[in-house]
Amino acid sequence: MSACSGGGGGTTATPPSTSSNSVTSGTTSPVGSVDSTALERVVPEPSNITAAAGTFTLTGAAAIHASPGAEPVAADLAACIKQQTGLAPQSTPSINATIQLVLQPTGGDASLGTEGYTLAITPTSVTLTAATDAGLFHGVQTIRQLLIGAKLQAGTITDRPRFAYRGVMLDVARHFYSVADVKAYIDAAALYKVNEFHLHLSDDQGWRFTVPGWPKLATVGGASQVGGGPGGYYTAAELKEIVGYAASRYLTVIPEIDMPGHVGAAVSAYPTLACDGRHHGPVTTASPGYDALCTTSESTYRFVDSATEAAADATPGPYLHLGGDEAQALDLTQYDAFIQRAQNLVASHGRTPIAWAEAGTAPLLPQTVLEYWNTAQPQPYVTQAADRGTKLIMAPGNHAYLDQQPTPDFPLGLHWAGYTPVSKAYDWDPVTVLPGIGPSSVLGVEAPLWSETVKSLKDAETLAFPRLPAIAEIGWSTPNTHNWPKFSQRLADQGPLWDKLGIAYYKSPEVPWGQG
Ligand code: TNX
Repeated sequence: MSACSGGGGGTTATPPSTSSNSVTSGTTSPVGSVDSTALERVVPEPSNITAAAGTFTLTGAAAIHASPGAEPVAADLAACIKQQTGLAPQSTPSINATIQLVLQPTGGDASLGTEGYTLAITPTSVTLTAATDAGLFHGVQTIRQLLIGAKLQAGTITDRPRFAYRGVMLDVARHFYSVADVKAYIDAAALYKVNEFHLHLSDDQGWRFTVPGWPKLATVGGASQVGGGPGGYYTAAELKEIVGYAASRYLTVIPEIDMPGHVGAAVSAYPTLACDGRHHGPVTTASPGYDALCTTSESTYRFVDSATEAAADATPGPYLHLGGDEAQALDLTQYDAFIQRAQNLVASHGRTPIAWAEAGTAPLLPQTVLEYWNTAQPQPYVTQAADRGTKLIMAPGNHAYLDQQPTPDFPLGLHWAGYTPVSKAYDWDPVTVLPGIGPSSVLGVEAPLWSETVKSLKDAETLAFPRLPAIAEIGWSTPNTHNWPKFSQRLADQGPLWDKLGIAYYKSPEVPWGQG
């Protein structure tokens, strides 16, 4: 059973009435004309677009052939087409089908890498080719965005990402979100070819997953959130369900356990984790409680070992985020010593550690990745770590933080990094945003959504759209495609799709909605 990603709250389309000469009846592009603008609506902007004459029109007779291994993505495409057009293409063993999904692990276009694809549309056929199912899935997202009614402009798109790491982060600690809401957020991100889902699972206000041997982390530490609501936590089965769902949308879950600061919820469950047994948590206000783990106590490291092991067991991906931000209650010696031991414990569970950039003060393992966020304070140790070979994920607060208000009167969000209108979310380059960093240091980009002010999925989507697609484009597209007027038009073209899918979004006055 396949569901189309991005369709959480969507409405079901009714099939268009198709006339016998429907191929020639396109209102946007009659046969013979080349309407390149109809192909220039995809976000993120593809690497290469060549428009051709004519239009492919889906009819009730459309059928999809999947080459061996491409069946799951083909089923997803069929579900997406049904959702958007009301037409239900059948799968067919015939290699003469009008829609072909071709998985070509070898012998294809090697320049497309592990996530690229080629999409060839003629008036009579649609052929999507990739070396991996992830590439095919990304191509399906392109088809979804190109569909105007039941029509696709003819042409060829070849496409591949600029960066390997294209992430979004959801903070489920400040406010808790149901599994269904998390899945809907994953769906919305997948539409923009995001491939990493960073889940901020613990903070002062809540601990959100179960850890064997430490039951009160979830039952006590999970029973709170900003504003004093009931909070909640994911059982091991629920976390597995999120991980599996993300994988079906080609996103890898990166669990984060934030330590040694931002631990109010954990310390409220097990006060001995603090040196003096005193703590502020679980905090129900938005501000951090400045609790810290006792860095000189062996029981702290037994806790870190158990928690990181549980997170690693739940998530098969290569990374595990150990937090490391804003540990104000510790001095640098205590902090650095903790980071060293914590990263070793993460590595001992077979995962590559990621930490917020502050961890750059500590001696890092060669594989530890830093996530750059704090644009408000100079952090020379970040560039120094990069000089020593540390890879960076770029999430600059003043461009990529989806929780920053777009305008002063926006009802949701914070503004410590400044107001972030859509144009500013789009206006940066990961390899130049931090002076002194070479391109080879940059693993990719991330758009975090902190949830102090974010009470519901609708709130989350309203902050994330249309800025999440902007960050996704920064991560996927090459800098030579960078063009705000064109990008804002392409964003406007996404509006009807979001309306159809039930994705809430901010109708920013910077975007020419409804003029496309
Ligand atoms: C800073 S970014 C934090 C978070 C807050 C966020 C609000 C980071 C690593 N720490 O704890 O939620 O600002 O924008």
